[in-house]
Order: sequence, then C-alpha cells, then structure tokens
Amino acid sequence: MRFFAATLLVVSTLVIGCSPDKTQQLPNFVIIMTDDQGYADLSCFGGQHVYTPNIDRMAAEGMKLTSFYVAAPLCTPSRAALMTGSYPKRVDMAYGTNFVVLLAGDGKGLNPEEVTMAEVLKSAGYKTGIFGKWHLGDQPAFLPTRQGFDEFFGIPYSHDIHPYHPRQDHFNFPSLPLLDGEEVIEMDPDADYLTRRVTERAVKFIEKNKAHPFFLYIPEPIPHKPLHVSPPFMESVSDAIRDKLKEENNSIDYETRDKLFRQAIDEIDWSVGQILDSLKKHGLDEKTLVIFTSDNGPAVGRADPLRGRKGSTFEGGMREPTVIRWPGKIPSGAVNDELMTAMDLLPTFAKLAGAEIPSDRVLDGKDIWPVLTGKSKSPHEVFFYHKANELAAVRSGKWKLHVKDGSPEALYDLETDISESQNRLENHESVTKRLLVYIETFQQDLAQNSRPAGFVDNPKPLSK
Ligand SMILES: [Ca+2]
Repeated sequence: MRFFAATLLVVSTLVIGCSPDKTQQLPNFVIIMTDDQGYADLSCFGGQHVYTPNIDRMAAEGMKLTSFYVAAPLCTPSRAALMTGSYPKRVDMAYGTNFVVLLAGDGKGLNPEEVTMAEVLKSAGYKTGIFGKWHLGDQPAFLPTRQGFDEFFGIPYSHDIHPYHPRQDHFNFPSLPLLDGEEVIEMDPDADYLTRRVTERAVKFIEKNKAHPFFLYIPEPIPHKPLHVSPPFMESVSDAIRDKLKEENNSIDYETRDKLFRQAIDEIDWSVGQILDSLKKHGLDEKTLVIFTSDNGPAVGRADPLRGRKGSTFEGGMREPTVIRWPGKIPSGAVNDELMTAMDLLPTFAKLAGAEIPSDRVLDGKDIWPVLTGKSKSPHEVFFYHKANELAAVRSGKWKLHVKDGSPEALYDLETDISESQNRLENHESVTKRLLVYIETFQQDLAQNSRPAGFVDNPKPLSK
C-alpha cells in the first residue's frame, strides 16, 4: 500500500508538475576512482597490508562488487571507457600519440563530439564536478570543462609526467600544471597535497550543491607512482627519502615503499570518509549513490589472488576492488559477483536520472541497476580485454580465453581458478570455438561502428 501511495505521488508530481523543481527528486552520483589500486588493496577485499575502515564501512552499508571490470589496464583508455560507456577502441582512445597513454601536449584527446557521462547528466539538470586527474587530453578543446563538467580542479594527466621523471632524458617532460577550470593556477604543485586538496574541493562542491542533484567525479591521482601523502600521513618519512620521492619511488627500499603505500591508502580512505561525512552532514545519504573503484590494477600494491598487474589483461590488471553504496536502494552488507563494468555506469546513471543517452552510436555499457538491486544476472554475455589496440582476451560466463594475434593462447575457468593458473585449452575445443566467434563478431562490429578521437593542430603543453 505504501508502495502504491508513493507511486501515485511520483506520477501525480510528473503529470501535474506541481513540484517547484522536479530535479529535487533525482539521486546524486559520486564516483571515487583511484589510480592504480589493486584488487587486494582494501581491507574489505582481503588486504592485510592496508587498513581502510571508511571504505570497509561503505561496503558494510552497501555492496562489494567482486567482478567489476575496467575496460583497459591503463589510465587513459580506462577513463575514456568510463566517460563514454564505450570500449576504448570504439572511441579511438586505446593509446596516445607517442605512448600507451596521453602525454603532455598531446594533439590527441577524447573527441569533443563524444557525449560523456557528465554531459548526459547535465542534460537532465545535474551540476557536475571533477576533482582529480582527467587524462583524456590536455589541450583546451579536450578539457573536462568542454565535456560537460561545470567545475574542474586537478591535473590534466598523471603527476609523474613532470621533469623529475626517472626517464626524463628520454621524455623531456615539461612542468606539471594544476588547473582550476581551464586556468593553470600553479606549476609543479607539491604532490604531497594532491589527495587533500582534491578532497577539500570535492567536499566544497557537495556543500555548494546540496540542494540540487549533482554528479561528482573524484579521480584520485594517488596511489599512482610516485607515491605522495600529505602530513600527518607523511610524518614518518625522512627528508632524504622525501627528496627521492619526487622520482618514481624506485630508488627507495621496499620496506619504505610499502610503508608509504599503506599511508597513501590511509589518506585515500580518509578522503572517502570526508566525502561520506559530508553527504551525511547534509542529509544526502539516502539520495546519493556512491561508488568506489580504481582505473586499473596495481603498480605498487597487490592484486592477489588475481594474476597480473597494471598493464596486464590478466584479471589483476582490470578487475578492480569496487564498493557501491546507496542506503535504502542497494542491499547492505552484500557481495555481488556478477560481471559488471565501468562502462555500465553511464547508461545506469542515465536511467536513474531519467536522462537520454545518445541513440546515434553504439555504447557497450549496459544498465546494471537490476543487477545491483539483486533482481537480475549480469547483462553481459561477453566481455573483452584489450591491451592498447590489441584484443587480448575474452570472458563469457566462467570461461576466459587469452588470444595472441587471434589465435588461442590459454583458457581459464575463472570460477574454480580465479588466479588463471591452469590452462584448460586442451579438451575444450567447443568452448574455445564459441569464444573465438565472439571475438570475430566484435572485431567486425568495431570495424563498422567506431568513432574517431579528437585531434588538434600544433598542440602545446599547458603553462601558466
Ligand atoms: Ca592508472
């Protein structure tokens, strides 16, 4: 009866339009996406080397997603897929011009014609903010403010793309810019404070927009190398080591690096706590979906029991420690092992916001709301793993096939062998054949339904 009454209220609001602002009813969306955090780098995912009480609490109040994938094992393509709901290769963002990811002053970027998650939600009346690392193009035409975000504070690409890079003799990277909107406000900001500053801006954004539906995207630049943590987290690190930290953390001993990694995760967890506290303080808990995940597997951290790390199409490179929370809507204390992907967030959020998604192009993401509410199995019959432009593996159900130049290389049963340790290629010809057909069909689809990246002439690194 209560459900019936609530339905009537919603219907009458929509029909009569009596609400002063119907957007008041819409949920908020918060995506916290860290950089290079592994499957085991949360306590609630079994990590003994880290301590993440806030994220664990989020899991206790929400749901752990144990088969949540990003579409690529590296920053740029993974983020392109999140923003567009499409495989990186479909939007020509599987690699940068001169490197596997975009570098400073790259003439390539996510095509301004792409309709991003921010643009989709903005069209439904949302306020939109991104605080952290973008990495989808640093030229003015490619900045997040041109892709649907009202506010941007952060860095255009990874913070190791700077003159202290250990291979600077090869790369010759310019100084790292810090942006507010489209304006460069600092050069070579102290990276120790990145997490803290990004968090403070995100909290301000919530305060400012508490009475209005918002989409808040927090792509945390850490724990990508070199690891940086603000005081007091950094207190136990000596000055001599701090000097070395500007580089890749390669010249410090493992013990120090592991300690620093733990502190970096401590600060990430603090950051998540700040966001959750702010939502609670403003009474937004039950109006807000929050998802925590990472853009690809670990460089420093751990992915066990998964095989592979950042850059790999083994599970450890692309299956991410993911927690989703929306009190009253998503079951609490639940674990969901259905296959879901970062590409699914765009169509799912669009549906929840009543927003239109583009119908003139192919999107690969699917609405996973029925899966998150426990009403349905994964909508993905198949999922593809790419390394740059190369299709390297395919998963359907429990089976995962790795291929090299289109030929089968190894077959794993992820249900009994999550670590991909026992090649089952022998005696499984029909499974292998079925998976190869998926690949062939997908390649044909991509050949017909891909879209170009954006390109600008005479690109220049950003400077103040
Ligand atoms: Ca990354």
